[in-house]
Amino acid sequence: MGSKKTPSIEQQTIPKMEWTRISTPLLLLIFRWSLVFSSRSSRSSNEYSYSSDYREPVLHDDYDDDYEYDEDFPASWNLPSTDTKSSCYDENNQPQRCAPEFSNAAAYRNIHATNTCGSQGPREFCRQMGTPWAREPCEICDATVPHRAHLPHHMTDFNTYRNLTWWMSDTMEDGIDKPGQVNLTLDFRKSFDISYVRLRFYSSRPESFSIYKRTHLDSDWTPYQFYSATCNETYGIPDGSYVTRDNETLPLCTSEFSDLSPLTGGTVVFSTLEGRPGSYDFEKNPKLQEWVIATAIRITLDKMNTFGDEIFEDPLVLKSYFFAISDFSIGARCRCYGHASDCIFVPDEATGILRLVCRCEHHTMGDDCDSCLPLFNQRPWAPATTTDANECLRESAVVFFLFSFVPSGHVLRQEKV
Ligand SMILES: [Ca+2]
Repeated sequence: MGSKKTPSIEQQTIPKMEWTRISTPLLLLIFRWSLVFSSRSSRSSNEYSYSSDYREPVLHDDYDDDYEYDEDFPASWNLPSTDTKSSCYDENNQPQRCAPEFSNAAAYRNIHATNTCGSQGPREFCRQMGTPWAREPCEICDATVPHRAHLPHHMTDFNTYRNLTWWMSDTMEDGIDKPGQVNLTLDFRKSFDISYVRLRFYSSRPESFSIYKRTHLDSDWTPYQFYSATCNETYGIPDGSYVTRDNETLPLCTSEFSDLSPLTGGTVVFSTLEGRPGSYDFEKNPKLQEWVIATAIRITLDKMNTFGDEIFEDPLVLKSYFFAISDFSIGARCRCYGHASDCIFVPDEATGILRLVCRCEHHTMGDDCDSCLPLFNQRPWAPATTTDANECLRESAVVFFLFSFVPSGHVLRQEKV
């Protein structure tokens, strides 16, 4: 009897072992397919679900019309209209509030990256195609070889359909898997009013990343927004929280843009005023006016999205996981407190390096037109508003006469006739 039972047990056991061995990759593939197809079908509803209160078609995208990743990207987000004029004086030569043009403040700017693929010599990376047999041949990144370099400035250059450029980090095989390991910093060294920050990823969008701002040259980094599939665990902020009138400058976290797919071309847009009630009365809301000011923007890429197959430590799999961004845009206005209609590059007095400053009018001065010219301090400096330019006024005739002998003809020429 015993000799008859043994084979029957083996017959039952063997098929089970085979099923277990075959099902692991099969389930992985089904998982990959389901992720790819489910996200493709929901992409249009997930990615761009902003309300349209502050959208203004100001910036034109820098891609050809047939660029496949742009098919559903909206024009732009802008700060609320406050009747800002392009000229600082009206037709009767009366001062009025003015401001530089809204623009992509990141265009052609240098970005500092704490890690770049191939900066320590040629490294291999592989493209993530979603299925193992569809994996394209691996390539080499090398920061010193132009056609193999994927450098930080490739995030802020001009892209075309046939010449898509991108920055990328080293791969997971090179140890890029720790939070805070990869920072991308754009330092304006000048205050801007930030309307939105937009990233187009060449890799899959990260599982977790965050956007920070700095408001002075040496100030701490202030969080603007967190993106994570695990908001609470990673950043300690509940997913999908919202702001109220009492905490309008609170950074939020959302899991809405942390899907694994699309595997390339996914976009994330952070609008500084989106969902903040006080933005409807932005002109009279000092807290939000301060909230949109930044002198530098930092992206911290904390965790990659994966299929979970990195646990097998297959080198080809590890080489297919990296951070990569093809476009980094910042919709913003150069901040001049309503006293300049453009910003210009001037050589720094100490270093000679070009830096951006406001071309001040209304008898103001400073990088941001944030003070009155000498001899124009009859009343305290103030920012221009829609109803009052608050131009700096010339002091009394006696004071003006005395100071006019000071050898600074520059001051007298500044006076508007
Ligand atoms: Ca690019």
